[in-house]
Amino acid sequence: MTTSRRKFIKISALGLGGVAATTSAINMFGSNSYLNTLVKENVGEKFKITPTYCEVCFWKCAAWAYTNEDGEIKKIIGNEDDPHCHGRLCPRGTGGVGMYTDEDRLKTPLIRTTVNGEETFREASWDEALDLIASKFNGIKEKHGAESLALLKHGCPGWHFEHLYKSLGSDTIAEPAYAQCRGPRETGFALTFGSWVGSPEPTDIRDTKCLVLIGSHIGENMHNSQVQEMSDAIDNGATIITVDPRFSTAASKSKHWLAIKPSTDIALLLSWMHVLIKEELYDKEYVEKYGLGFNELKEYVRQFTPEWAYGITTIKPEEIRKTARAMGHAAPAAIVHPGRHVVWYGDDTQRERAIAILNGLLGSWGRRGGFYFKEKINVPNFPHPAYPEPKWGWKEIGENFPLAQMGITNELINASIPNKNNKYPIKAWMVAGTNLIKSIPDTIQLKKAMDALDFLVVIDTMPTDITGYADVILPECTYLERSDIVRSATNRQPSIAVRFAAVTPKYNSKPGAWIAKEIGERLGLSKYYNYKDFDEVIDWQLKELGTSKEEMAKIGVKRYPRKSGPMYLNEDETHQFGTASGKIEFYSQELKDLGFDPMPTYTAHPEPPQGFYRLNYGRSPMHTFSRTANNPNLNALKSENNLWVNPKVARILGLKTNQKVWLKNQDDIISNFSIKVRVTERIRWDSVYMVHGFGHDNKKLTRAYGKGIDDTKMISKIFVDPIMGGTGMRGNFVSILTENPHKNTEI
Ligand SMILES: Nc1nc2c(c(=O)[nH]1)N[C@H]1C(S)=C(S)[C@@H](COP(=O)(O)OP(=O)(O)OC[C@H]3O[C@@H](n4cnc5c(=O)[nH]c(N)nc54)[C@H](O)[C@@H]3O)O[C@H]1N2
Ligand SMILES: Nc1nc2c(c(=O)[nH]1)N[C@H]1C(S)=C(S)[C@@H](COP(=O)(O)OP(=O)(O)OC[C@H]3O[C@@H](n4cnc5c(=O)[nH]c(N)nc54)[C@H](O)[C@@H]3O)O[C@H]1N2
Ligand code: SF4
Ligand SMILES: [Mo]
Repeated sequence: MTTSRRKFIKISALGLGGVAATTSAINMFGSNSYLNTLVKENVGEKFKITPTYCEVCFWKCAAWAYTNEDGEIKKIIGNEDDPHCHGRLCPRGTGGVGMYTDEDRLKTPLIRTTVNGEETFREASWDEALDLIASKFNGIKEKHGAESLALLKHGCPGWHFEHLYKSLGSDTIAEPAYAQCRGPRETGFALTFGSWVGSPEPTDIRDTKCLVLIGSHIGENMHNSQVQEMSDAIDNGATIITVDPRFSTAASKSKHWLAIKPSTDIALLLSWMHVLIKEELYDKEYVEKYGLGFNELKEYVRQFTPEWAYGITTIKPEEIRKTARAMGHAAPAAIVHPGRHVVWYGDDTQRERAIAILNGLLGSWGRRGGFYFKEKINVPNFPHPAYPEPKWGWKEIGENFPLAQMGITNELINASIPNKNNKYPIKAWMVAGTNLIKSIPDTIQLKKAMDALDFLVVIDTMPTDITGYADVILPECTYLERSDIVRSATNRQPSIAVRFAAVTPKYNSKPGAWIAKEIGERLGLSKYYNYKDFDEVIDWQLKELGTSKEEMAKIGVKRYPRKSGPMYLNEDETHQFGTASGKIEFYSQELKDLGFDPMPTYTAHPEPPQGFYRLNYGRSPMHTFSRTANNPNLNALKSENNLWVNPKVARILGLKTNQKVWLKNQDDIISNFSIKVRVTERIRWDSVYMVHGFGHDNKKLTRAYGKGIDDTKMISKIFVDPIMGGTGMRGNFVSILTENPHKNTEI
């Protein structure tokens, strides 16, 4: 194949419409499957109820899928016993059935081909597609080593392909949930407390007296039990302090909304430390017992008065003092939330360090109403031989970022662009469950990398943007159509949840577990797949965990007693933290030794030039990233994003609500599509805001195509965190165009 082939294929595939809906949900009643244990009567209709957990986002709420006698999924409801949802799904989880019913789904394997000089996809059988992948992978492995095959993944399918990759001898693996999401907070908290925050976050929100949100927009960010706990905390009279340049839903529920100037949070955090220490509101006993470097910190933050911070953040000194006192009085039942999508300005690990240090001063780590000690149960791996040892992998590729703890997507992408000095050249990708075009900023670099690859396989459920660049597309069935890995998550109490197939896969789609095994066997890796099918693995794992498929089919979620000790610090003992010193490190020798600031420093970030506004983005409660834009149920609730514009800006530019505009960023990148304006006081005048995940390019997404603007396309400038490699994305500026810039061009 030539390199030019990896142009995005816009035209619909050959004969795509011709694939018949094959095995849709036949024989689901009356078969001897373990899935059919529960049948409930409901208004005269009989339902089969199957346990699952949601894949609409990564909170993974446990749920029940209700299937009627015609094999149609009628509804999905939350599992009462599940600590992630307590019986209630968010709007996206309820609408998850749309992932299954969406008629735009990928239906059969597709292979890139050229017809009359035009590139397109042709339908292929599974055998043909899998044989092609195996032969390409074998060829590349022989020539360049297994390490040169990269896996970019997210969500449950990732697990199956990770096993495939490790069996093959490649650890060249990364996911956007690290360098585009949580990475800096995991590094920042590990440096301070010796522990990752992890997911779900061990924030004891239900019992807190004071919750401080730094950007984190819970309520739009719909991570389920967290939203429920925040609502309980509000009912119980907790003080909510929200720091956000936008009047978010959380801000509207807060006692204090600090409308901070974007990018200046570190100054506020340092000033809060100053007040807590100066007014002796910090937890002295805790700091003395567990803190390391408090004296250095005290000396260091002496200069960061609220008056100093006011000049930077635009937050009045009195507000800074008042909010610091509120935290101090609530401590240790106070949480300065670590946030989740925290790749903002490139100094994000340091901002997260500042957040961690504040929690240390408040004595909230290991305390009721602060952070609890989480626990999970390990799901044993089905026995297989040891994986081969790769010569290099994600660690070496990310070696310039000394504290990266997972693969850095953007570094894997860079290593895929030919360069004779590259020690770790990547030649092919498998992309499973991630729409890189929307999830990775700096699309130009991404496209350069894809263009240079020898081979690109995409495994997805939908024809999202990334599929247009593939050589082979494999249609995975949706989470409702497959049995999958046993969910085990960190919570107050360990629990497991199962996902059993509620219906058989529609069209010619297959579960990721099956796809990975088929590829593995074709690559001569049968010894790593020493079972008939994935059901056998689940069966074995559940037995090891002291339960069974039969029991789990009835309960969906099983809780286990804690074994690691109490949820909170025992006041009579001295806890050893996981840091090098065993203490909470206010001063980090590790950072110092690596040449970084041992305590967080505030640095000024670029401001929008004249005529430009900072591009701010976030979540809608009805959508998850780009994955739900075409979902018939969720699209019906919200079909496009809007551009929030302050009335002052609207006046200057003469903009009205619902007017269509286009955007042009600081690098002259112009949005493909238009977006409707929403004039609102809820956004500062120096920024504009939109929900991420819209503006789809692929015409095959009939509902989502061309609706709204893709924020990622506008994020061409990234600010890479030198400590862990995250891509700061909030330093991009846009100007607003009122005339269609594409008037004379077709896109
Ligand atoms: N500009 C910008 N970029 C961002 C963010 C942002 O807010 N703005 N957010 C960042 C964050 S926090 C994160 S975590 C990442 C998320 O990044 P991604 O996980 O890449 O997000 P999605 O865009 O939802 O892409 C998911 C893809 O998986 C497919 N999919 C869904 N279910 C299945 C399944 O069961 N099997 C398979 N094989 N595929 C499936 C969907 O169709 C879709 O193509 O993005 C990051 N990137
Ligand atoms: N409905 C829904 N919920 C989701 C998801 C989803 O796709 N849909 N995705 C999930 C995932 S993977 C993640 S990572 C989380 C992300 O959710 P969060 O971690 O809550 O996201 P953030 O990007 O940190 O926060 C966005 C907020 O930051 C504000 N902000 C922007 N710039 C600044 C600044 O300089 N300072 C301050 N203080 N605030 C600023 C924005 O105005 C916005 O309100 O959401 C999760 N929950
Ligand atoms: S929070 Fe909502 S979308 Fe996410 S797993 Fe739970 S129900 Fe599904
Ligand atoms: Mo994320």
